Amino acid sequence: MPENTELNAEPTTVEESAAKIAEKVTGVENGTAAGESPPVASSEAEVTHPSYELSKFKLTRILQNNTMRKTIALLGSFPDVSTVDVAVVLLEKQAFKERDVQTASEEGATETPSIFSAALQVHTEFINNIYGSFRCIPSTELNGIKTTVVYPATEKHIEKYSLTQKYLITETPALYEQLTLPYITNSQFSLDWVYNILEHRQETDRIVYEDSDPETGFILLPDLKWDGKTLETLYLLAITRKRDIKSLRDLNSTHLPLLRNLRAGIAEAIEKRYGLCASQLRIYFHYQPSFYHLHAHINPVRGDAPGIWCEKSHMLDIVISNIELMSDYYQRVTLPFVLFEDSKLLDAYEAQKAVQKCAKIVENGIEKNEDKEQCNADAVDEPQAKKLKLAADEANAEEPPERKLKETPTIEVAVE
Ligand code: M7G
Repeated sequence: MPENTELNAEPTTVEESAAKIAEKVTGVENGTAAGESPPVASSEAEVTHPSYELSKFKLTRILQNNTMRKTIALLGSFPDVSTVDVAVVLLEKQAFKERDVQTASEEGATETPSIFSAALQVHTEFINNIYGSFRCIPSTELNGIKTTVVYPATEKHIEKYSLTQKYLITETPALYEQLTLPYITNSQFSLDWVYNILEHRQETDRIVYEDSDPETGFILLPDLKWDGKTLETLYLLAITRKRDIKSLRDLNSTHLPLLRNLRAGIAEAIEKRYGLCASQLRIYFHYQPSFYHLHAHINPVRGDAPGIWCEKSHMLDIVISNIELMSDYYQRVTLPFVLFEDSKLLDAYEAQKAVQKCAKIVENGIEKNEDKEQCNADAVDEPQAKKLKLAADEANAEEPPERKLKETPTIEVAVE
């Protein structure tokens, strides 16, 4: 197997991160080899300047505030760069690293910054008997906010990061051919960032492991979602070299060598680099993915990574086993997946009566404005009808008119 390369020369400051991401945006725009990329939903406006300063971000509205994950997704712009391009900025408070709470040994101070040091500012809120409540501010190195920027962002990016209603689709092979496949062929996120990685144009210094076999090879590197440092939240991506596998749906027995190589190579590389063994890893595919070039997600089983819900994740081991049992399993199986409100694919499914968007407004257990016809589950051909109580709409209905005029309300969620 080819040797690993160096990992994780993460930018150290937010401004450096911004510059790197901006560089990536420029690379993406310039780096497309003719005829390589499938049709994409392109950015609505041109990148007028390659760089932006995060500190000059101007907020338009909050797309999602996830109090559980401690992430907030923002829509806004960099007015000094462009008045037309919009940016999606995702801020995430970092998980604790176990080394951040190590305390000094008898020999002296800890080697890395620790929360429990002289730098800790402590504000006492109250002490009641044996119970104390404090607000503590550790040293600045321990206070970083992981920041992801998509700039310029498309409507699809805004949709992806917004908190909207979700609907479960039950996709039969026929519905895949008739609705999903035409949609993903004509409208999907650009894969240029994937080709930039495969062709060593971007993120080269982040590669953990590389297998260059054109049929069974892949590149393993930190996912955009990972800070590259906190082992507790390790999140890697294994991107296959083969470019003609859009998703799980395309997999068959001819891909078994690739899938087995993924399983073995990922486990070996992660054990070597991070000391986690195969049985500590969750390796899975998403269906539907956001990016239609086969890639596996990897995180520690003990971690609670975003996107591991049962309606979206398919474990690599199970995928291999299913294909071993039946070569064309993924061309014959009915697969569930989730679509967001306002998705054009959802509209297509709705037009075919293959999903029912049933929006009820319920107040104190009493349905308001009930549309019997719309909510009659018998009216749909497929069993995907999902009845939803739109608490958000209810909240919206109570909003004062000036707030309603502005934008969609900010909704705080406790769970994803
Ligand atoms: P997916 O299943 O297609 O989409 O996974 P979803 O999980 O976002 O729904 C794509 C994965 O690629 C996600 O986990 C992203 O965080 C990750 N990713 C996306 N981009 C644009 C990049 C990138 O530029 N670099 C890296 N390293 N990861 C990315």
